[in-house]
Amino acid sequence: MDADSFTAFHEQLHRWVRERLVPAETEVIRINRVPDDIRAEMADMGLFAITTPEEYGGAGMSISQYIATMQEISWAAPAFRSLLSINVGMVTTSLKGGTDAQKAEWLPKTAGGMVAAFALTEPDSGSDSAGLKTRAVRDGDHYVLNGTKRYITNAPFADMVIVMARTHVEALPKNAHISAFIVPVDTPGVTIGAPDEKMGQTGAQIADVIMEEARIPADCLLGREEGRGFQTAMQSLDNGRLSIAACSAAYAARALDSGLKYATERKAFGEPIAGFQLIQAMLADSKAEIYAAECMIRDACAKADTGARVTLEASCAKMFASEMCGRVVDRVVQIYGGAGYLKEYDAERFFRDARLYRIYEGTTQIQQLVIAKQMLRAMDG
Ligand code: COS
Repeated sequence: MDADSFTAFHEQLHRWVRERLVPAETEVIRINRVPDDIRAEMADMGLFAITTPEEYGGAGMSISQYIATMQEISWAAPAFRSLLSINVGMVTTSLKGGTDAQKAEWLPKTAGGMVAAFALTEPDSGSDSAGLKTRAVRDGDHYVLNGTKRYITNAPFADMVIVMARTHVEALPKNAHISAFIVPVDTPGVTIGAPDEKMGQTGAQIADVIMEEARIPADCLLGREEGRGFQTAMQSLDNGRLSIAACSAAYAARALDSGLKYATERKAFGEPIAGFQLIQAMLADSKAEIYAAECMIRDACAKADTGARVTLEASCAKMFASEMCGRVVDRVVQIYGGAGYLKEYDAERFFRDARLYRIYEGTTQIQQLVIAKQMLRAMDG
């Protein structure tokens, strides 16, 4: 998207998030989903289409623009970003690796607001992605899928799921035993489990995707090539991790804003607690850490925009920003004091919502492994 159009879009989005999304947070929590009218507004604003190439009806945003958009939306409750993020992140990145026919069929749909999910994790494989058990067996012009995917974001709202499945029983070098499939949810044999109850992020829903003798045409093999599923997943996760870094930075900023306001209103020993240096230290540390995360994200995105692989930078940014967000929301609860432990105030919700950022799209420990592996590789030359 050209720079002027993006600036205008970004300013409009900034206002919309504060005037429309933040006031709707109570309703999102009450009904445990994004209200239909807001979902329709999101589609009308083209938010599902930001990363889709222009020839398929999208805005064709650069990585920097896409991540800045995710960051802006993440000022509001995580459910809003969550509804969009799989479509514009992992699903669109995966579909771009599809055949022309697959792109022509699915990209306009996901850009228009049809929700799609991305299914890698299973009951027995989370961090160990390559150990997944879901099987895809070729049968003439079809594949037959059997297996269960777990914690699949947006599965209860999805019309299509990108499924990673084993096309070989034995593990192959570079994890080439895994292939990616486009699976319409109305395929006989596909069922979606009941939404899981979670610690936080109310309104963002996850559920199992269960496949029992689910027969899909061979045309549904992404890119019509077996063995590329793991690479597709990992490539998609590079962007996904930048997106989580951005939403961690934004949510930390939202929590800090709330903590700062509270500190100027709440009085102790006859004056606002913002006047006390120990409170100021918590505010200042939080501000500096948010700024550091924002700089990392901008730097990683600028590099990604050149077409360079940013596996290391994305993992660094995701690890730092999500851990930082955890520290900030914890300090904000501390600034609120007793009120920080009450559901009546926002601090408690920020604390619970932020916990997931250190876990999904690769735990902090997985990011450490990825970063160290890239460092060691670079040494080997
Ligand atoms: N971009 C492109 N290709 C990649 C890639 C990336 N970021 N990462 C891996 N690949 C491809 C490469 O072809 C690689 O081989 P080479 O590096 O020799 O070319 C191949 O995949 C195998 O990669 P790797 O050796 O790193 O695989 P491992 O089995 O060692 O697994 C971890 C690595 C554990 C890091 C990986 O399984 C992982 O990230 N797990 C966490 C998954 C996760 O985040 N789940 C959360 C939910 S997902 S919605």
